[in-house]
This record gives sequence, C-alpha cells and structure tokens, in this order.
Amino acid sequence: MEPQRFLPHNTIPPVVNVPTAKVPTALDEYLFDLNGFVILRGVLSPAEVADANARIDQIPRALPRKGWHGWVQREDHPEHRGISYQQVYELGGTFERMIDHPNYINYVARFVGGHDTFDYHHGPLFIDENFYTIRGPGEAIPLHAGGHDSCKRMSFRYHNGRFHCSQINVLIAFTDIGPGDGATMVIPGSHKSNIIHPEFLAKKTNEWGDGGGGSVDGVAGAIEVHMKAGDAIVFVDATCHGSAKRVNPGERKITVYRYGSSWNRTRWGYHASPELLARVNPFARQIIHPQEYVRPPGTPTRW
Ligand SMILES: O=C(O)CCC(=O)C(=O)O
Ligand SMILES: [Fe+2]
Repeated sequence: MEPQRFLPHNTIPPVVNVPTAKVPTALDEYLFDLNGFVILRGVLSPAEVADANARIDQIPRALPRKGWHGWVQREDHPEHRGISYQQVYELGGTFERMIDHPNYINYVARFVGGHDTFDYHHGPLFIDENFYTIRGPGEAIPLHAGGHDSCKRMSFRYHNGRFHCSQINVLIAFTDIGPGDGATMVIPGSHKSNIIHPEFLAKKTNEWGDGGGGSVDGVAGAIEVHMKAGDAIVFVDATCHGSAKRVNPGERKITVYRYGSSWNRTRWGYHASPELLARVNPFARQIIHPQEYVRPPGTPTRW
C-alpha cells in the first residue's frame, strides 16, 4: 500500500465551526460513498423533538390539501402517502434551528461539495424543500429514485477526493420508527446503479396517483432504516428508496430537508417569509435565500 496515493480525509473546512458542531469521520465518508447514506443517531434532543411535534400539533388536522397555516402549506398529495406540511422551517423553534443544525450541517456541506469552486458563488448550500410527514396505518411512499436514470438533480459524484452530490436529504424521525411502523427503506449502493431495478418495470398501475398506494415492502435489496425519534438518515437522493407500509396502530412522523448547491431553485416555488429572513443568522439566511435579484432603480419588487 502506498498511502500517498490516497487523498487525506477532511481536507475541507467545516461550514459551521463551533466546538459542538459534528463533522464526518473518515468512516462516515467511506460508508456514505459505499451505501449512499449514513445514519446519525440523536441529532435532535428529546426536547427539540417535543418542541417540533408540539408546533405541528398546532396545525388543524382538518386543514385540506393546499390549505395554508401561516407560511406552511399542506401538500397536495394522495391520502395514501399521509399528510405532509411544506415549509415547516417557518414554524420556528426546532424547525428553524434545523436549517443549519450543527449536528449534521457539516455532513450536508461535505457531501454536496463545491468548496473553493464556482458552486459557492452564492454560498455553500440551498434548501429546495422542507416538509413534515405524518403517516398512519396503510400509508406509505412507493419506491423511487436510483442511479440508473443519471438524473442531474439527484446525482451522486465523487471527484478528486471530494463529493459533489446534487441533492442531500436529511430525513429525521419525530417518533420512534421500528418494524411495522412504516420505516424509510433504502437500497444500499443503488446511488451508483447502472441498471434500473426490475421492480420499476413490473409496475402495472400508477402507485403515486389517488388510486395507488404502493410501498417498498418485498422489494429485493431494500432494507428498513429503524430510527429513534431524533435520529437522522442523511442520503443522496439518487439512492433508490421509499418506505414500508405502516401496519401498526398510531402514527409515524418525519421531516425531510433537502439541500443542494446555492444555485438550485425551490421545488414548488415557495419563498421564505420576510419574518423568518429577519430572524435567522446570516449563514442560515444564505441557505434559505441565497440571492437577491438585481433590478433597475424604480422597478417594483413584485409583479
Ligand atoms: O417517507 C419516507 O420515508 C421517505 C420520503 C421520501 O423519500 C420522499 O418524500 O421523497
Ligand atoms: Fe424520496
């Protein structure tokens, strides 16, 4: 073995460098490269989890699809995928802290990459979507993504000792999620797959539509990720994934914050509220609002 042939781990400075901030270890980087994900235990404290769940409980369950609760909107997806609220960072508290949480933000920045390149022109990162999902018995999200389609938005890339992933998801559990609870399921290594999973080709119905209701149960190669409330799975979106169908009584609650380069755009066209932008620290502000538009003097700011 000639160690000098291999680039050293940890050549990129953390984006958040407070003493409590966590940075990926050499083993984390190895496992992320190998599998497409890492599992980070206890990134949120029980108090942070309780705070977030209490904020969600303020939203009336009767809020219809597309209905608004302040700056949060219920997503318009079929009931068999549960209830999702978009733009939850607007709810403040834990959700706001999660924009740049020191327990994982350096993982996200390392995996998105772009340090010292034009990708950092507007800052290190951008959140293109952030939501909280509640699922009860019978509910799930079908199998999706995978390296086979080479989609640029989700892509995994490693070059010259650095990751350059287009979309890194931080999926956090807000309830304990074990067998029967509708766990997230992933196919380890599928972010690098060249071949489409035959399961996709076998589908005869649109599982995503109102009459659908597919899950990842029984899909060859897929494993359940069991988590305690406050644990996170950090994964490149190219990883083939989805969830098991919940069979136990009760509800399973998660968030997904998706991060990419600062030049990304939002998935659904949401914009952070002026109140949130005024409250957050400059680093978090850059993550949710990387660019001010430049206009001739006297032009209206909205039209
Ligand atoms: O609910 C899950 O476990 C996965 C969610 C997901 O993959 C998605 O919303 O794209
Ligand atoms: Fe997904």
